[in-house]
Amino acid sequence: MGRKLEIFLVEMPLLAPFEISSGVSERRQCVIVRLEEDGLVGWGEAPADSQPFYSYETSETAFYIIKEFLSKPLMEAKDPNEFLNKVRNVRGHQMAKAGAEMALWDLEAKKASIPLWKLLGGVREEIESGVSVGIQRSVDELLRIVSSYLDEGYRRIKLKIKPGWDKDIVGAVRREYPDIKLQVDANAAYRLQDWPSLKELDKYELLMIEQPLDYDDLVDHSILAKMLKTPICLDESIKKPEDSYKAYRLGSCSIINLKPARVGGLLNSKIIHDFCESVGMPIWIGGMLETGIGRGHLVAAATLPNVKFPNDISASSRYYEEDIVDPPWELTSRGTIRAPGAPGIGVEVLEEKLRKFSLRSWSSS
Ligand code: OSB
Ligand code: MG
Repeated sequence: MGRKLEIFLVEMPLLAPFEISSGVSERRQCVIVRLEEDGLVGWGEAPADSQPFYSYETSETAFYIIKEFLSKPLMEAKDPNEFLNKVRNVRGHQMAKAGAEMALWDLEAKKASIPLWKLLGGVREEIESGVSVGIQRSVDELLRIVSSYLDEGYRRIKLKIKPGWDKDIVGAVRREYPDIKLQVDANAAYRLQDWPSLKELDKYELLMIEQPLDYDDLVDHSILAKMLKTPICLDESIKKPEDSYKAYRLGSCSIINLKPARVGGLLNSKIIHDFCESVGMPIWIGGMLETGIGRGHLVAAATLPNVKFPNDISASSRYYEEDIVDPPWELTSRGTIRAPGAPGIGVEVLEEKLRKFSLRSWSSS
């Protein structure tokens, strides 16, 4: 077949530091996967950060796992399904697997000369864009930022919360904007015994509360779900298709934030999507501050039919001064992002810029 594989450990400056309950990111690291075959190039992204604060994976572990354990299967697999079968014995490391698997999807779509979202089974030509707002230094600062995102046209605001930065800030934003779609994300910052603080959020008409309890938990979430009016959405706890099944059976959540990178790629994303659709559990697509490459895969996933809420897929300009794709991802006047008509992820990768932001690379030959 004659494939060539190249991986890049990339670091890009964020426009502003992004703080969540588990830590701050000032510069974003990830691993970019470039898979070439017969003059076509498929691109993937493993959006693990430099610090293991969201999951145990880091950009360095993703680079190592891809190089040592995923590169050979990736060179040989005819499609994403065969790739996942070949790497079944690599435990976990879902983001590393996703970065590799997504490159295969992009390549497959480009070989067929169709947009990736169509190959995936997407049903809509534009996707709803929301924005995730990090923890700020003050309530005034937060209100200023929320106001500027609303002016840009984002259709939903997600506020990051943690103990001490929750009911007051949610109340302040809700008072200023009684009618916007609003939700919160705790990134696992609470324990079940903190439920009274979470209960206070019930009065703010939130679309959902995301991952309030521990990053691996399903049982306590199922108990909390019965105590709150606000629907629970799980992020960190759903790492593979089996987790969505368990969460559904236990009643741990009624919505899933599906991040293709967190669950090992687009094939597992489809499996989770289809399962959730079959049991009537809505999903939406979350992000990990991806570059324009990973963003292309997120946009494709967000065209699937059971995506029922605005996504954490914002324009390139919300994250980076300069993105590494052309055109950059932009918001329409309707607060949406258009699913591209070009083959694969639908944007061109600016390889010069990619190399400029690259700390290290490795290639198969
Ligand atoms: O919990 O959804 C999260 C970013 C990095 C790590 C975890 C999360 C996030 C976001 C940002 O909320 C989503 C995005 O805009 O990419
Ligand atoms: Mg989250």
